[in-house]
Amino acid sequence: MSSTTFAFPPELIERLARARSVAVLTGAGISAESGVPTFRDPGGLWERFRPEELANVQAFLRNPDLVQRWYAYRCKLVREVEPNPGHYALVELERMVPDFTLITQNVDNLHRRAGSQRVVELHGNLLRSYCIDCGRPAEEVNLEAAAEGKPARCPACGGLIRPDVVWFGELLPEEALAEAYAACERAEVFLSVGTSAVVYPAAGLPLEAKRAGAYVAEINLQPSAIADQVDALLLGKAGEILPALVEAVRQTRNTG
Ligand code: BJW
Repeated sequence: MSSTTFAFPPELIERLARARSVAVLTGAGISAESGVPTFRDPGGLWERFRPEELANVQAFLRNPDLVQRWYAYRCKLVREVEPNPGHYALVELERMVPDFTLITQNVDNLHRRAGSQRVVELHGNLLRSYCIDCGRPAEEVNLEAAAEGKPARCPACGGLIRPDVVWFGELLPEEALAEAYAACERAEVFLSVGTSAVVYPAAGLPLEAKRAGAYVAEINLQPSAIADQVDALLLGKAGEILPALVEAVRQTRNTG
């Protein structure tokens, strides 16, 4: 779809075209067009699997083999899909802006696979796992081999292996969170893409950026929980809007 199909607010394009610092927050919606289910949409992960049974440490300790197999299934899924035009548009935008930070809640690794350089992973990465006892990375452990009642264990110490993701009630990686807040402070423009903005502290970042003076735009299929507080709301698919937006910015930079 070409940039002429979307009526972008001129202020957004102008600000992006001259911005020296831009931050972007992404959520599951940006990977939906790659075939990765979101969490809270119809047909999303939480419709079929309850977060309280799978996405917290108590659930893991109660039923480690079940949780391991669920993450092994998702790991396989994300390895089999490809980044989409939304991911690639953000790679292009990073090349245009001197200070660009891509903050993601996603654990699917698709931004890195697309070629984004400065990626801040707030909720970890599905493709990594570690031993809950000795902390050793456990990439070589085959979680898919976990059978009922026989969870995968650390080859070094016998501890349970967990995915390197952030579950409810757990702290986000300190360095990643600090980098995200610092990017919010610096950003002249902040884009919030494909997130329902209900999970904190990530959901608070667009408003942190706004408080610090950024122009905040949301790109989402439907208005998020913070949509009434942003400067521009662009409703539609990230894989269509982002490439058109980046093209519009490129044209303005070339002519301006
Ligand atoms: C499209 C599209 C297309 C679809 N194009 N768009 C303050 C207030 C209240 C509660 C708290 C608070 N601070 C902390 C809490 C507690 C809790 C929390 O936020 N709870 C709320 C749910 C009430 N937060 C935490 O526990 C966090 N830890 C923490 O804060 O530690 C300190 C602390 C602890 C306890 C108390 C107080 C402080 C940790 C949060 C960890 C989140 N983990 C998960 C799972 C990761 C592992 C895994 O993948 O299994 O992260 S939950 C899940 O939600 C996942 C996601 O990253 C996260 C956000 O979801 P996201 O990305 O927004 O997806 P969806 O599905 O919700 O939305 C998709 C959107 O895309 C939709 O809007 C669609 O319309 C759109 N869309 N297709 C564009 N093509």
